[in-house]
Amino acid sequence: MKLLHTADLHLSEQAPERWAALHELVKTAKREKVQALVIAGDLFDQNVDAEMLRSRLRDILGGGSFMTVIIPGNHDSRAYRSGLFFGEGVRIITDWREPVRLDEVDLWGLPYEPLEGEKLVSRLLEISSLMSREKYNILLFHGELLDAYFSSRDLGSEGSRRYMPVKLSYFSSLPLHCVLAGHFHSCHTVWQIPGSGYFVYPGSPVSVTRRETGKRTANLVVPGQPPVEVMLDTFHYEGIRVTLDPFDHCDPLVVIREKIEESDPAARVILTVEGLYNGSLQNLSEEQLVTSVREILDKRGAEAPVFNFSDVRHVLEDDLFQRFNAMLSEKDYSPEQKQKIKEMTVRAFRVVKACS
Ligand SMILES: [Mn+2]
Repeated sequence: MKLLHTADLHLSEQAPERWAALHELVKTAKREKVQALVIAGDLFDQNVDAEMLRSRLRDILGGGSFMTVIIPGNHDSRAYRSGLFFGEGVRIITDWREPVRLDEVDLWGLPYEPLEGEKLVSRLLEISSLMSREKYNILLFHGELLDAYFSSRDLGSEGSRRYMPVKLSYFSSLPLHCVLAGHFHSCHTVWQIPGSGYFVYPGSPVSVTRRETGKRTANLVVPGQPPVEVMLDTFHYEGIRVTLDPFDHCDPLVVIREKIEESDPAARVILTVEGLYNGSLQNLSEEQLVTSVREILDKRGAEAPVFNFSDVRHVLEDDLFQRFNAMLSEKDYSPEQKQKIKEMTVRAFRVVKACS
């Protein structure tokens, strides 16, 4: 028995890369020969998307070699009215009392609703009383784990409201193999629930916002074993940071180009160039550097870069600075200390020169 777990696809008509991610998930589910694909909320970006996109979804999910089990999230909590057909083998859990039973596994779901605190705890206790101790119980959940350090950066674009907040301790008395969660977009993350099983966020399978950087993932579940991360070949953002070193003799453009070429071709690059450089070495002005980097990025297709660098040739070629540097090189400091002193000195010279 194997399950593939994802969440937060946020399907919408305007985002083809999210549909490509769904195809990639289906491909992964087939390759891994799973019995079910679990989608723990926010399959659709908005309730209305389910209405417009349902038939398209049926073609992708229906009639496959595995079942698809979905719970509503905060973005699509009203998308699954009874009577709607999402495809053969697609099951929506809209009632927490009714699990989807798969051999030795019972899949329970907590459809998203604005519950918290005591009410949420007593709901979990009610579910617990329905669970069989002879089965592997798996609970689908969409919301925030308060034990995790979240900033709103980790959640896509949710603002500062709280969404079904839980603590790991809420699940301690439940006979669980795991909680398969959604809502936290950043990356695959696993916690051990004290006295029970695992709590897992799979990470969004495709970047929904620019804050979701790095290769995207899903989660593979085998009852009785710890959850495992699966890498996906899907659209994502990749943050590249280049810090220029004024004492390095490499051509800044070569350094930047190499970093960009090393990145995943499926990724959309968000480049930040910072630090200081010696423009006289390659006779490269700040303006030329900006223009040339933009050309490289335009060819590849990338987000707007962040430029935070300066040419400090006027300091590096100053006689006094060079004499100071020669003295420093003869001193008995470690290379790290020398580097630090040089950086501070460049800074001091920049200030003095700007004021004189
Ligand atoms: Mn959500």
